[in-house]
Amino acid sequence: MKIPTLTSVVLVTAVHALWAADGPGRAGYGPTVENAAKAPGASPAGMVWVPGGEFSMGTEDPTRMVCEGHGDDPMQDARPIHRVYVDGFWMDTTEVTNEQYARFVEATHYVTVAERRPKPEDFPGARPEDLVPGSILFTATPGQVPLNDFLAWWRYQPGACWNRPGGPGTSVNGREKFPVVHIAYEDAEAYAKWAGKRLPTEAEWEFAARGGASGKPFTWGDEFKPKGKWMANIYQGSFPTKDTGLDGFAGLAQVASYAPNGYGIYDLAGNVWEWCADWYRPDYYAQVARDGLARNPRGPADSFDPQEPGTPKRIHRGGSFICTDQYCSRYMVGSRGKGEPSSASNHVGFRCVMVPAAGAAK
Ligand SMILES: [Ca+2]
Ligand SMILES: [Cu+2]
Repeated sequence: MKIPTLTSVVLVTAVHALWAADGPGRAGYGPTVENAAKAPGASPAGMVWVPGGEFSMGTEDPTRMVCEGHGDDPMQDARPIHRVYVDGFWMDTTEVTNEQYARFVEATHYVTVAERRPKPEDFPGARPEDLVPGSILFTATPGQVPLNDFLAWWRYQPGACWNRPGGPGTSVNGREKFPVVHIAYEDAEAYAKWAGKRLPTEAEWEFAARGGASGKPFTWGDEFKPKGKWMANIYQGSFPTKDTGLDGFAGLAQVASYAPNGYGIYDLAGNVWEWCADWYRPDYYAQVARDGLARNPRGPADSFDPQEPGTPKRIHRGGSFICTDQYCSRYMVGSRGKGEPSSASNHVGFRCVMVPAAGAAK
């Protein structure tokens, strides 16, 4: 156990006092109070220490925000904004890449969900000839379509998987530093376990994504495009017909193509969605907020998504290269996403965290 320095104790106390005097800040955000203790050791390769501490989790109603880039979804599942404490941890500075995933597959001969033949019992009524391995691909539509019809731009591609991302005949050659995609939840978990890591909890992910700041709409701050600059790989143009790639990339980008956030972590907004360990429920924040400060929350015991009752879902965070303020602005730092655990697609990947070994200095 490390004794915090006198200065940091005084500082933390002062911040608490300030907040108590004024009540929560605008829209319910209190300050981010980082743990004062230093990292318990050198960071593993490709990871950075996130100190943990107390912060305000969630987002205000984006449709009432004055900033650009907030879309038209009130994101009720990301409220109330509530106080959360997380212990410190290391986090991968980038999304897991194709070359990293390839090393795992080479070492373990792991077969991803997208490469396995779907079981008839999981798809009652499906014709046997339709039960072929594959994954889901975003495909631009030839013309404008209603934005409530997501099947218009998603299709099942037989043979698509992490190292054949467009289906048979495609490969990841030359895309070694691109985020791995077509990853189901168990594929991410298997990699994490092999690497001696684990998937982040949703609270850890958001603490890291906020980069030490509090109440900002974006991982980089208040402005959608500071000085006119794009800060994340998302989608421009008319969704879903043509991605004009104004941010530098139509489709996926190599990891770390944009500036990192306050903790030195890249692409926490846009590029690919990232699996988190928690189950999804839209009322989970309301549940934990009732009990005051939530300490290292790990999500609800089970999942419920009113939009698809009967389909349990895990948390996705960060949004992807097809997020747009016209349709889905979940690149906003406090917003939440969700996915069925066995469903892979070409805009979902992941990154890992690692915690100090038990007994190490706190
Ligand atoms: Ca883009
Ligand atoms: Cu989105």
